[in-house]
Amino acid sequence: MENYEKKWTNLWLKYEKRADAGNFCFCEMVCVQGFDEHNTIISNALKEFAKGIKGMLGITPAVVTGIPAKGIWIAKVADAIVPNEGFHLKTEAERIVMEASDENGVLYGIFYLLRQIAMEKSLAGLNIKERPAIKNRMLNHWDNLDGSVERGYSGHSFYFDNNKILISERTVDYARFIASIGINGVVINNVNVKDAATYLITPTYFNEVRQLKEIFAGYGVKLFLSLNFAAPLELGGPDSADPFDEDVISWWRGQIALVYEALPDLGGFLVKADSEGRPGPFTYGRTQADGANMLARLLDVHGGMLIWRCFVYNCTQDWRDRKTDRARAGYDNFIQSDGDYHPNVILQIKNGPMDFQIREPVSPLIGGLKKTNQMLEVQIAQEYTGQQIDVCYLIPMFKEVLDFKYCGSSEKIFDVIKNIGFVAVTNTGDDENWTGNDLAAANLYGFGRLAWSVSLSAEEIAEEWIRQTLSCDEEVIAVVKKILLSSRDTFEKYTCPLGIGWMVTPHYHYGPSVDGYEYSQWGTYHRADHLGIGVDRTDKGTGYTGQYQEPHKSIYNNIETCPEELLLFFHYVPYKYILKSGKTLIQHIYDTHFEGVMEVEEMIKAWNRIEAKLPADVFAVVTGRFEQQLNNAKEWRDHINSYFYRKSGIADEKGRKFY
Ligand code: GCV
Repeated sequence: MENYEKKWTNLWLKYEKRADAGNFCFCEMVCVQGFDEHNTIISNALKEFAKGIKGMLGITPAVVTGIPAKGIWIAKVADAIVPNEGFHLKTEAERIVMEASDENGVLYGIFYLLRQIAMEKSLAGLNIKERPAIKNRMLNHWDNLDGSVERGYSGHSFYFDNNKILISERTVDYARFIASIGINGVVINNVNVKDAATYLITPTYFNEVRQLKEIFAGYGVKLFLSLNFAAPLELGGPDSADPFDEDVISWWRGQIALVYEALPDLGGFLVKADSEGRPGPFTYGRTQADGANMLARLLDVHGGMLIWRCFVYNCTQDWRDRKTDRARAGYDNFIQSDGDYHPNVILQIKNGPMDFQIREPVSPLIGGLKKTNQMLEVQIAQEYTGQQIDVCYLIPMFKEVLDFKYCGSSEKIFDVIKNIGFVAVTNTGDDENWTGNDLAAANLYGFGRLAWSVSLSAEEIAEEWIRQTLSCDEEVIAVVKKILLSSRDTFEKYTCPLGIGWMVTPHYHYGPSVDGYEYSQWGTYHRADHLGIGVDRTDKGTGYTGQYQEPHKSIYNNIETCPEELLLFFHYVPYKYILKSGKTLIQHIYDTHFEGVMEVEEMIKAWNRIEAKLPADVFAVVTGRFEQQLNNAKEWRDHINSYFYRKSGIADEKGRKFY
């Protein structure tokens, strides 16, 4: 293991001194029965317990062989009693009995206990059964081998630097952190697989990838790699990547066998094909299913999974063309092949049809597919939502998506994906605090906790994170919770109105540029003129609403029933259109932009009030970010309001300053 020069914090696993809450007696001894104590996951779980208890309660638990009267008794049971990865915790007088059917269950049970202690909650009277709500709970890193992170806002990669793989205590800590929130899969490299990254599936990197894989496996996390569909051409194989070409198939067969010989238990591969310049089966006149199935069949032999992204659209569009609609692309490219995918293929679908905007409807592809494994992809790297400068707690948004009743019945998006997976493009880097803005770690924490326990509210998750990371002080909890829970609405207020999205500085995606993407090739238009704004995606426009199942097809198609927060996503709307609030659209735009800035000012005041109760380093970093956020919010307010005032010529009813 290499030395790692930079420092790093312990995120929510701080294990600082905690009020006892009557928990000492349960932590004096621990006995494991039925599991092999030398199994890496079990020994890591015991190490974690010892570390946490020492830090929080100041005692060192003794590992004993007999069932302790005071302490924790971990017992193996059949998976019919406690399903894999789950645990049952029951307090009996001064003993806690933990039942689990596999090692992961033990690890998660230990993290549960440590979390309660860190939150100063009593372990008395426990009788709790938990199992993960969603099967695969994954993180996608967009880390490049040169050490850069695509859409990374918290420093460089901690996996890669200068085409080398980094392995250090930091990697181990990272594995602990993500295991503690129930993550069980990571893809370590960017989906845009180029240059050296193509060689991750060759002996050049096998040794180091194996070490990484083993570190993660010790915490119940499977490692996956992103794959370059054109690898045969780039690694000296056949001069083609056509999935129907026998030479190509046999090249992949050999390569995948080589990979699995060196990296048994590798989770599998993630592929971005035919998108934003990446090669794919379309090049050869084949479908996405043709491409995915070719690899999946070969992977199946080794027990691997093939995760195929549905972010496939035309990124060289003509802005004059009002019929082609990027929002339609995912559905149009994948729906015809529903049911044609090999059983070990999972389609990974972004939550919205565009690209992680602050407000989008749920993608009609999820749940539109009826016979295909689907996994929901969200982004906690805040590419379009403030880049970890602006605070934007995304868990409320993710909950809206999971709760969306896509076909009108009680069935939710959660039901579509629960037996498959939930994945987040992650927000970590090698910054000391891992996520740039300390408050952004609430999104990483929250994603894992939500994927584990989908019934937790965004508020409960926020409180858990605050208690473990910042303080158990009631004022701190109240203030930070309010900041987090209001942050998404505030961000939306000062940025793009009513679901229209974009209006960001091209390429960087931070700060306003209303027309930045308006006359470009990316298919991301707001269509504002002097009379109104919005994209007509109804049956009279691009027809996108037709991709939804009822009742949403009709609801979205009609301007009167369309949810107002998505109005401009689905409709072209005159500035004088009266909203349900009684305000005109234009006045709504003006008002929300003033409100957004005021709300940031309020957040900062509240944050300053609790300075004395916060860790000094966290206070300093977040305060600096808030200053930037306030400037950003003012920029947005003034760009948007001045732009629409100039376009429409309609004055603000309140006579405020425009430019
Ligand atoms: C990894 C957006 C981002 C790209 C990203 C892409 C994707 O377009 O801006 O950086 O590429 O999404 O999800 O593949």
